Amino acid sequence: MPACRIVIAVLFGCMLVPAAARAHAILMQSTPAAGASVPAGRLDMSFRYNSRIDRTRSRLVLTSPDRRESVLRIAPSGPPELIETSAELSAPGAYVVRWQVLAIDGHITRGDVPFTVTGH
Ligand SMILES: [Cu+2]
Repeated sequence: MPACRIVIAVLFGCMLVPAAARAHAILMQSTPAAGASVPAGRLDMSFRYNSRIDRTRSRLVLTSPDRRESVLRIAPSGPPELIETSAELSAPGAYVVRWQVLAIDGHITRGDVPFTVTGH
């Protein structure tokens, strides 16, 4: 079944390239953590991955309780596996940061970190 083999080769292509270039980015740790509650106000956020990422081609989008989306500015410097940003979050409610990062192996990964802002 050649078609099946092609699909499998694409799915696992990342595993076939040399080990040094293998790792696409998996989120290892974030602040706030997924599901966390944080007080209203300025929030410093960080996202740490298992591999180096290209911060200039990565993206953080914040969805507010009113469903409005805003692109968060990624700090231009810092450790190569970490992206950082901050935002003024005055409205209590449910937020989501959607992250999308480009790893050194050329693969893009993405995910969501939902958290809650509590009142003053
Ligand atoms: Cu990869």
